[in-house]
Amino acid sequence: MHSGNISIIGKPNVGKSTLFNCLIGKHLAASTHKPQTTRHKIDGILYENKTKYIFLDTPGINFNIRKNFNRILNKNALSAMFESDVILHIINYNELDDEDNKVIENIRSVDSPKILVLNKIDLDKNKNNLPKILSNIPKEISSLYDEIIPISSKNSKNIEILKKIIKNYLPQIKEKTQEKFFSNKPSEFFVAEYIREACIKFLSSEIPYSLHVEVNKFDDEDSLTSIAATIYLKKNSHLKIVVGKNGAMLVKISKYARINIEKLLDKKVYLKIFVKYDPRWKDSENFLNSYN
Ligand SMILES: Nc1nc2c(ncn2[C@@H]2O[C@H](COP(=O)(O)OP(=O)(O)OP(=O)(O)O)[C@@H](O)[C@H]2O)c(=O)[nH]1
Ligand SMILES: [Mg+2]
Repeated sequence: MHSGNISIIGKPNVGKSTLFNCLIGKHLAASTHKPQTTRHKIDGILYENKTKYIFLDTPGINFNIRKNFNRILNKNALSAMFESDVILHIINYNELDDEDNKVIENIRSVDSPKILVLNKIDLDKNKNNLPKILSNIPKEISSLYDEIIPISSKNSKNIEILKKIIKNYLPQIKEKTQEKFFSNKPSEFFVAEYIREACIKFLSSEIPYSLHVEVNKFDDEDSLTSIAATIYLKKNSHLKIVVGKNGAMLVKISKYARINIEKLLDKKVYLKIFVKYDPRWKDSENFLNSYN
Protein backbone atom coordinates (compact mmCIF):
# COMPACT_ATOMS: atom_id res chain seq x y z
CA MET A 1 0.00 0.00 0.00
CA HIS A 2 1.11 3.60 -0.62
CA SER A 3 0.89 5.96 2.33
CA GLY A 4 1.97 9.45 3.34
CA ASN A 5 1.23 12.97 4.52
CA ILE A 6 -0.03 15.50 2.03
CA SER A 7 -0.13 19.11 3.25
CA ILE A 8 -2.50 21.62 1.71
CA ILE A 9 -1.04 25.10 1.93
CA GLY A 10 -1.56 28.55 0.45
CA LYS A 11 -2.63 32.11 1.22
CA PRO A 12 -6.04 32.67 2.91
CA ASN A 13 -9.34 32.01 1.11
CA VAL A 14 -8.05 30.09 -1.95
CA GLY A 15 -10.16 27.03 -1.06
CA LYS A 16 -7.78 24.81 0.93
CA SER A 17 -10.45 23.56 3.35
CA THR A 18 -12.98 23.05 0.55
CA LEU A 19 -10.42 20.94 -1.30
CA PHE A 20 -9.54 19.03 1.89
CA ASN A 21 -13.24 18.16 2.45
CA CYS A 22 -13.65 17.24 -1.20
CA LEU A 23 -10.61 14.92 -1.15
CA ILE A 24 -11.71 12.98 1.93
CA GLY A 25 -15.41 13.10 1.04
CA LYS A 26 -16.45 14.43 4.46
CA HIS A 27 -17.17 17.87 5.83
CA LEU A 28 -14.40 17.97 8.44
CA ALA A 29 -12.85 21.40 7.96
CA ALA A 30 -14.70 24.68 8.36
CA SER A 31 -14.86 26.40 4.99
CA THR A 32 -16.51 29.77 4.50
CA HIS A 33 -16.36 32.80 2.22
CA LYS A 34 -14.35 34.74 4.83
CA PRO A 35 -10.53 34.65 4.89
CA GLN A 36 -8.68 33.17 7.86
CA THR A 37 -11.38 30.63 8.62
CA THR A 38 -8.96 27.81 9.44
CA ARG A 39 -7.03 28.14 12.71
CA HIS A 40 -5.73 24.61 13.29
CA LYS A 41 -3.80 22.08 11.34
CA ILE A 42 -6.39 19.34 10.67
CA ASP A 43 -5.67 15.84 9.43
CA GLY A 44 -8.10 13.73 7.44
CA ILE A 45 -7.45 10.11 6.48
CA LEU A 46 -8.69 8.52 3.27
CA TYR A 47 -8.25 4.89 2.18
CA GLU A 48 -8.68 4.52 -1.57
CA ASN A 49 -6.92 2.83 -4.52
CA LYS A 50 -4.67 0.81 -2.19
CA THR A 51 -3.48 4.09 -0.71
CA LYS A 52 -3.65 5.68 2.72
CA TYR A 53 -3.79 9.41 2.13
CA ILE A 54 -3.24 11.56 5.24
CA PHE A 55 -4.28 15.05 4.19
CA LEU A 56 -3.36 18.07 6.32
CA ASP A 57 -5.47 21.21 6.02
CA THR A 58 -3.65 24.30 7.30
CA PRO A 59 -4.43 27.94 8.15
CA GLY A 60 -3.99 30.43 5.30
CA ILE A 61 -0.47 31.83 5.35
CA ASN A 62 -0.75 35.51 6.07
CA PHE A 63 2.37 37.64 6.11
CA ASN A 64 0.64 40.89 7.09
CA ILE A 65 1.22 40.02 10.69
CA ARG A 66 1.94 41.81 13.84
CA LYS A 67 -0.08 39.77 16.28
CA ASN A 68 1.14 36.70 18.18
CA PHE A 69 -1.92 34.80 17.09
CA ASN A 70 -1.29 35.17 13.36
CA ARG A 71 2.33 34.27 13.86
CA ILE A 72 1.27 30.99 15.47
CA LEU A 73 -1.14 30.25 12.61
CA ASN A 74 1.66 30.80 10.09
CA LYS A 75 4.05 28.62 12.06
CA ASN A 76 1.49 25.80 12.04
CA ALA A 77 0.92 26.09 8.32
CA LEU A 78 4.60 26.21 7.46
CA SER A 79 5.56 23.41 9.84
CA ALA A 80 3.07 21.12 8.06
CA MET A 81 5.26 21.30 4.95
CA PHE A 82 8.16 19.72 6.77
CA GLU A 83 6.00 16.76 7.86
CA SER A 84 4.86 16.10 4.30
CA ASP A 85 5.61 13.57 1.61
CA VAL A 86 3.80 15.79 -0.86
CA ILE A 87 2.94 19.50 -0.75
CA LEU A 88 -0.16 20.84 -2.48
CA HIS A 89 0.17 24.58 -3.00
CA ILE A 90 -3.27 26.02 -3.73
CA ILE A 91 -3.80 29.27 -5.63
CA ASN A 92 -6.77 30.92 -7.33
CA TYR A 93 -6.54 29.70 -10.94
CA ASN A 94 -6.15 33.16 -12.46
CA GLU A 95 -4.01 34.86 -9.84
CA LEU A 96 -0.40 34.74 -8.72
CA ASP A 97 0.13 37.76 -6.51
CA ASP A 98 2.58 38.92 -3.83
CA GLU A 99 0.93 36.80 -1.15
CA ASP A 100 1.28 33.67 -3.32
CA ASN A 101 4.88 34.60 -4.05
CA LYS A 102 5.65 34.78 -0.35
CA VAL A 103 4.30 31.25 0.07
CA ILE A 104 6.48 30.18 -2.87
CA GLU A 105 9.56 31.63 -1.14
CA ASN A 106 8.84 29.35 1.82
CA ILE A 107 8.21 26.29 -0.32
CA ARG A 108 11.49 26.68 -2.15
CA SER A 109 13.59 25.31 0.69
CA VAL A 110 11.48 22.14 1.17
CA ASP A 111 12.64 19.01 -0.63
CA SER A 112 9.32 17.12 -0.86
CA PRO A 113 7.52 16.86 -4.22
CA LYS A 114 5.32 19.88 -4.86
CA ILE A 115 2.10 20.19 -6.81
CA LEU A 116 0.72 23.58 -7.84
CA VAL A 117 -3.08 23.39 -7.72
CA LEU A 118 -5.03 26.05 -9.65
CA ASN A 119 -8.39 26.06 -7.89
CA LYS A 120 -11.83 27.51 -8.78
CA ILE A 121 -11.64 26.84 -12.54
CA ASP A 122 -15.45 26.63 -12.50
CA LEU A 123 -15.30 30.45 -12.38
CA ASP A 124 -13.51 30.49 -15.74
CA LYS A 125 -16.53 31.19 -17.90
CA ASN A 126 -14.42 31.44 -21.03
CA LYS A 127 -12.97 27.92 -20.97
CA ASN A 128 -10.27 28.83 -23.47
CA ASN A 129 -8.49 30.92 -20.85
CA LEU A 130 -6.86 27.98 -19.14
CA PRO A 131 -4.04 27.17 -21.62
CA LYS A 132 -3.13 30.86 -21.65
CA ILE A 133 -3.13 31.04 -17.86
CA LEU A 134 -0.91 27.97 -17.64
CA SER A 135 1.55 29.29 -20.19
CA ASN A 136 1.67 32.64 -18.39
CA ILE A 137 3.12 31.13 -15.21
CA PRO A 138 6.77 32.26 -15.22
CA LYS A 139 9.20 29.42 -15.90
CA GLU A 140 11.13 30.30 -12.78
CA ILE A 141 8.00 29.44 -10.76
CA SER A 142 6.63 26.50 -12.75
CA SER A 143 10.00 24.75 -12.57
CA LEU A 144 9.69 24.59 -8.77
CA TYR A 145 6.75 22.21 -9.06
CA ASP A 146 6.69 18.56 -10.05
CA GLU A 147 3.12 18.91 -11.35
CA ILE A 148 0.63 21.67 -12.12
CA ILE A 149 -3.08 20.87 -12.18
CA PRO A 150 -6.22 23.00 -12.60
CA ILE A 151 -9.19 21.87 -10.48
CA SER A 152 -12.51 22.92 -9.02
CA SER A 153 -13.02 21.85 -5.40
CA LYS A 154 -16.55 23.11 -5.55
CA ASN A 155 -17.53 20.91 -8.54
CA SER A 156 -15.06 18.07 -7.83
CA LYS A 157 -13.43 18.68 -11.21
CA ASN A 158 -10.09 16.82 -11.68
CA ILE A 159 -10.13 15.61 -8.06
CA GLU A 160 -9.75 11.93 -9.02
CA ILE A 161 -6.83 12.81 -11.30
CA LEU A 162 -5.25 14.79 -8.48
CA LYS A 163 -5.51 11.78 -6.13
CA LYS A 164 -3.83 9.55 -8.74
CA ILE A 165 -1.00 12.04 -9.21
CA ILE A 166 -0.48 12.29 -5.44
CA LYS A 167 -0.36 8.49 -5.12
CA ASN A 168 2.63 8.37 -7.49
CA TYR A 169 4.64 10.42 -5.02
CA LEU A 170 3.73 8.53 -1.83
CA PRO A 171 6.10 5.93 -0.39
CA GLN A 172 5.08 2.28 -0.20
CA ILE A 173 4.50 0.71 3.21
CA LYS A 174 3.70 -2.79 4.48
CA GLU A 175 0.56 -1.85 6.44
CA LYS A 176 -2.54 -3.63 5.15
CA THR A 177 -5.21 -3.05 7.79
CA GLN A 178 -7.43 -0.02 7.66
CA GLU A 179 -8.01 2.03 10.79
CA LYS A 180 -11.54 3.10 11.59
CA PHE A 181 -10.51 6.69 12.24
CA PHE A 182 -10.92 9.39 9.67
CA SER A 183 -8.78 11.81 11.69
CA ASN A 184 -6.42 11.87 14.65
CA LYS A 185 -8.38 14.78 16.08
CA PRO A 186 -11.06 13.82 18.64
CA SER A 187 -14.79 14.30 17.93
CA GLU A 188 -14.84 17.22 20.42
CA PHE A 189 -12.51 19.12 18.12
CA PHE A 190 -14.96 18.88 15.21
CA VAL A 191 -17.89 19.87 17.45
CA ALA A 192 -16.07 23.10 18.36
CA GLU A 193 -15.19 23.69 14.71
CA TYR A 194 -18.80 23.30 13.48
CA ILE A 195 -19.96 25.82 16.07
CA ARG A 196 -17.20 28.24 15.05
CA GLU A 197 -18.03 27.66 11.36
CA ALA A 198 -21.70 28.51 12.03
CA CYS A 199 -20.60 31.72 13.79
CA ILE A 200 -18.46 32.73 10.81
CA LYS A 201 -21.32 31.99 8.41
CA PHE A 202 -24.10 33.74 10.33
CA LEU A 203 -22.45 36.59 12.25
CA SER A 204 -21.13 39.82 10.78
CA SER A 205 -17.48 40.13 9.95
CA GLU A 206 -15.53 41.03 13.06
CA ILE A 207 -17.24 38.90 15.75
CA PRO A 208 -16.19 35.42 14.56
CA TYR A 209 -12.53 36.45 14.58
CA SER A 210 -12.71 37.29 18.25
CA LEU A 211 -14.47 34.26 19.61
CA HIS A 212 -13.37 30.87 20.78
CA VAL A 213 -15.35 27.65 21.36
CA GLU A 214 -14.77 25.01 24.01
CA VAL A 215 -16.58 21.70 24.48
CA ASN A 216 -17.40 21.18 28.16
CA LYS A 217 -19.27 17.86 28.04
CA PHE A 218 -19.32 15.02 25.53
CA ASP A 219 -21.38 12.03 26.73
CA ASP A 220 -21.47 9.37 24.07
CA GLU A 221 -24.30 6.96 24.87
CA ASP A 222 -25.83 4.20 22.75
CA SER A 223 -28.61 6.11 21.09
CA LEU A 224 -27.75 9.74 21.83
CA THR A 225 -24.66 11.90 22.22
CA SER A 226 -25.16 14.69 24.71
CA ILE A 227 -22.89 17.68 24.23
CA ALA A 228 -22.41 21.01 26.03
CA ALA A 229 -20.19 23.73 24.62
CA THR A 230 -19.38 27.38 25.34
CA ILE A 231 -18.72 30.23 22.96
CA TYR A 232 -16.30 32.71 24.60
CA LEU A 233 -16.48 36.29 23.40
CA LYS A 234 -13.85 38.98 23.63
CA LYS A 235 -16.36 41.85 23.87
CA ASN A 236 -19.31 42.07 26.22
CA SER A 237 -21.32 43.92 23.57
CA HIS A 238 -21.15 40.85 21.31
CA LEU A 239 -23.19 38.77 23.77
CA LYS A 240 -26.59 40.01 22.67
CA ILE A 241 -25.67 39.70 18.98
CA VAL A 242 -24.56 36.08 19.29
CA VAL A 243 -27.64 35.16 21.32
CA GLY A 244 -29.92 37.19 19.03
CA LYS A 245 -33.49 38.38 19.48
CA ASN A 246 -35.29 35.88 21.74
CA GLY A 247 -32.30 33.58 21.31
CA ALA A 248 -32.90 33.23 17.56
CA MET A 249 -29.24 33.50 16.49
CA LEU A 250 -28.09 30.92 19.02
CA VAL A 251 -30.82 28.55 17.82
CA LYS A 252 -29.60 29.00 14.23
CA ILE A 253 -25.96 28.35 15.22
CA SER A 254 -26.94 25.30 17.32
CA LYS A 255 -29.03 23.81 14.52
CA TYR A 256 -26.24 24.16 11.93
CA ALA A 257 -23.69 22.62 14.30
CA ARG A 258 -26.01 19.80 15.45
CA ILE A 259 -26.88 18.71 11.90
CA ASN A 260 -23.18 18.50 11.00
CA ILE A 261 -22.24 16.66 14.21
CA GLU A 262 -25.05 14.15 13.61
CA LYS A 263 -23.72 13.51 10.09
CA LEU A 264 -20.20 13.04 11.38
CA LEU A 265 -21.11 10.72 14.28
CA ASP A 266 -24.02 9.10 12.46
CA LYS A 267 -26.07 9.45 15.63
CA LYS A 268 -28.72 11.65 17.30
CA VAL A 269 -27.17 14.57 19.13
CA TYR A 270 -28.44 16.79 21.94
CA LEU A 271 -26.43 20.03 21.84
CA LYS A 272 -26.55 22.82 24.42
CA ILE A 273 -24.49 25.94 23.73
CA PHE A 274 -23.64 28.61 26.33
CA VAL A 275 -22.27 32.06 25.52
CA LYS A 276 -19.84 33.85 27.85
CA TYR A 277 -17.79 37.00 27.92
CA ASP A 278 -14.07 36.35 28.38
CA PRO A 279 -11.85 39.22 27.24
CA ARG A 280 -8.61 37.35 27.82
CA TRP A 281 -8.99 34.27 25.65
CA LYS A 282 -6.85 35.40 22.78
CA ASP A 283 -3.81 35.96 24.94
CA SER A 284 -4.22 33.05 27.29
CA GLU A 285 -1.30 30.67 27.09
CA ASN A 286 -3.53 27.58 27.16
CA PHE A 287 -5.47 28.87 24.26
CA LEU A 288 -2.41 29.68 22.17
CA ASN A 289 -0.89 26.32 23.00
CA SER A 290 -3.96 24.51 21.70
CA TYR A 291 -3.03 25.77 18.23
CA ASN A 292 -0.49 23.23 17.24
N1 LIG B 1 -16.25 28.93 -7.22
C1 LIG B 1 -15.48 28.24 -6.39
N2 LIG B 1 -15.39 28.62 -5.10
C2 LIG B 1 -14.60 27.87 -4.29
C3 LIG B 1 -13.90 26.72 -4.72
N3 LIG B 1 -13.20 26.22 -3.67
C4 LIG B 1 -13.47 27.03 -2.62
N4 LIG B 1 -14.31 28.03 -2.98
C5 LIG B 1 -14.85 29.11 -2.13
O1 LIG B 1 -13.76 29.89 -1.64
C6 LIG B 1 -14.07 30.38 -0.33
C7 LIG B 1 -12.93 30.02 0.62
O2 LIG B 1 -12.92 28.61 0.80
P1 LIG B 1 -12.13 27.92 2.00
O3 LIG B 1 -12.09 26.46 1.68
O4 LIG B 1 -12.68 28.33 3.33
O5 LIG B 1 -10.69 28.59 1.80
P2 LIG B 1 -9.36 28.40 2.68
O6 LIG B 1 -8.22 28.51 1.73
O7 LIG B 1 -9.45 27.17 3.50
O8 LIG B 1 -9.43 29.70 3.60
P3 LIG B 1 -8.66 29.97 5.01
O9 LIG B 1 -8.89 28.82 5.91
O10 LIG B 1 -9.34 31.20 5.49
O11 LIG B 1 -7.23 30.20 4.65
C8 LIG B 1 -15.41 29.76 0.06
O12 LIG B 1 -16.42 30.71 -0.19
C9 LIG B 1 -15.53 28.57 -0.88
O13 LIG B 1 -16.88 28.22 -1.16
C10 LIG B 1 -14.04 26.34 -6.10
O14 LIG B 1 -13.49 25.36 -6.59
N5 LIG B 1 -14.85 27.14 -6.87
MG1 LIG C 1 -9.36 26.90 5.53
